[in-house]
Amino acid sequence: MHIHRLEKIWLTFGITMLAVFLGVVGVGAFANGMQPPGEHRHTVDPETVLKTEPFNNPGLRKIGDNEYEAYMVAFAFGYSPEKMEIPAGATVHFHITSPDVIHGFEIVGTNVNMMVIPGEINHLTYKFAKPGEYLVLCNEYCGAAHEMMATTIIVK
Ligand SMILES: [Cu+2]
Repeated sequence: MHIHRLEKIWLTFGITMLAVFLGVVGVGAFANGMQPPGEHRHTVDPETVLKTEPFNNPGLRKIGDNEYEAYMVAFAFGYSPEKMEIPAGATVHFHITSPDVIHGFEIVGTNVNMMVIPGEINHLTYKFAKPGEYLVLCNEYCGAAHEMMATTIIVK
């Protein structure tokens, strides 16, 4: 079988890149200990999210010295609680879920960015070092008023 010279070059390139990518994933998984999310998997029945503790009473709870837990619900088309005031320097453990469809939870300008899936409780921790107004946006298209879906976290 005759293979054109340029095709051989492309095949070599493709197979080399496959080896490189597998190497990157392999080093990440086995040498650096990276894992896909799912180790701490928590679920809630999406039908009864709004009746289930603690999502029936969303909001901030103080759990330590300048440390808080924020239980939040993302719904079409907003977040509950709508506004939260957090002292500067506070560490906040966000726990969020959805009773209806998939939403996003992104705090603009930070590395907080979660997918909010009905029936799953997603969580992330963030330390609000600087005071200011932090815009929270839904970054998963969720329906007609998706672009209106936002809230603000006030840090002072
Ligand atoms: Cu949305």
